[in-house]
Amino acid sequence: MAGHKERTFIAVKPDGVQRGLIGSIVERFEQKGFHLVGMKFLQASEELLKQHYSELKDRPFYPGLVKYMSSGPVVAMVWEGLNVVKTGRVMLGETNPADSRPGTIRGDFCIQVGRNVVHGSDSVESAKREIGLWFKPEELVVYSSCAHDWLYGTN
Ligand code: DAT
Ligand code: MG
Repeated sequence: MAGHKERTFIAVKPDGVQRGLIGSIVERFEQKGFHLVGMKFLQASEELLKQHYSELKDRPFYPGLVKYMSSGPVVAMVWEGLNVVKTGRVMLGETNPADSRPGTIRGDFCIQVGRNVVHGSDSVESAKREIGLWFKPEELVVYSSCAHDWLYGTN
């Protein structure tokens, strides 16, 4: 049962918002059967984005990445479900859209690595860190889904 409670941090990046892809990206996670526990639309501060991408601070693209991510609003989300971190990454596709298969979000909706429309945590540990950075505990909603037993075969 505990595995069903795994959580990941997913964000629609500023290009995804501007290009009208919020609904399409949310729809993929909803249709898969994952459980939405947090969602907000915000203009992220440079400070938050620097912390979010702190592991990449020595990479040459880091300043441009922070600038791009702060260039407009984003949709920050927390999704829950069995293996949601790993499956979420599969649903996103590769970091570079050119390497992403059709059927993945990046494979279907974008072209350039520097404008790859969506973020997803790369491990359970990163997910915990990112969720803590972007959400206050009270912004995460605990509720039961009527689809849960049908998704997991526990009925
Ligand atoms: P991911 O977002 O797939 O987890 P990452 O954590 O390695 O990839 O990098 C974070 C973001 O930085 C990525 O979504 C897009 C940008 N990025 C990564 N590599 C890049 C590169 N070589 N040139 C420009 N932007 C890059
Ligand atoms: Mg990453």
